[in-house]
Amino acid sequence: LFPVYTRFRFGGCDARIEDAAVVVVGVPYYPTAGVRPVIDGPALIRYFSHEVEDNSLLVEGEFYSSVRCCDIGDVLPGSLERVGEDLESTVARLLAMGKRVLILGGEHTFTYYAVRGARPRTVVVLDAHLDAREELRGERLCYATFMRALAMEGPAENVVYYGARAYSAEEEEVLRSTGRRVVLAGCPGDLERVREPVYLSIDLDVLDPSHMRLVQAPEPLGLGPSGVVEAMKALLGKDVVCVDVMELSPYAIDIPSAALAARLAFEATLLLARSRGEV
Ligand SMILES: [Mn+2]
Repeated sequence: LFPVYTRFRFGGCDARIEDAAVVVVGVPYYPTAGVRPVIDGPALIRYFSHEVEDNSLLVEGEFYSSVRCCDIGDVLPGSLERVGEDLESTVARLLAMGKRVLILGGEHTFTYYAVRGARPRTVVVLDAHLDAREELRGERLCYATFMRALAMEGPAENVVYYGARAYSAEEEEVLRSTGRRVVLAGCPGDLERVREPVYLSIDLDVLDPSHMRLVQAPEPLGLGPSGVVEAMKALLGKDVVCVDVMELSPYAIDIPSAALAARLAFEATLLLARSRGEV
């Protein structure tokens, strides 16, 4: 049905796809990354997902186990374009089925394709960076440039960054010159006003490196884990159709970072389920 394969599943995701509110899909690839992980990010998140306690930090009294969730596995391997197009069509088809989608990455570049598949009104990006460079080492479409391409081509009218702290004036200017509404949010309250439907992209490097070490581009002075949960809370109850948790790049095994990534991925299932009236 979908171009995917499965090794092991995100914890507790045992609903059949027909019954699921939230569908999990992995893109465990790093085609333009400078570092080569020893194990892929989605595999590590799934491994640690079985250790996460059942309560939510996002929604009091709600439990992950009450969310009907189905993990369909990983998009099949291939080139950036091939994997990207498979992800784009998978996201579009799942949303057409009325599902909400959680994507586990993998490098952030795949967000470019997932947003094209989701066609939201607003993309909210939790990221230390703007990812809006013109090119990086000759690559026009890579983890450092894809937001420029998205802003140029659409589909989202609004791009809201939260936690950005490492970028050039040129990147900011280019984003603003696209005619889209680009906001560098300063507090979670800025996220409460975003237009729906919403695509939420979490680049794990939005977190401070003291909490999140397994990323390609760690950047000091970042958010703490509760800062990310606060941002998710600001979006709770909105029509959040797709969330991605990207850039877990395990070039070493760091247990606290992997456990935090798994916890945030679970909180994302509640954010998605709430938008569908599930919990
Ligand atoms: Mn980043």
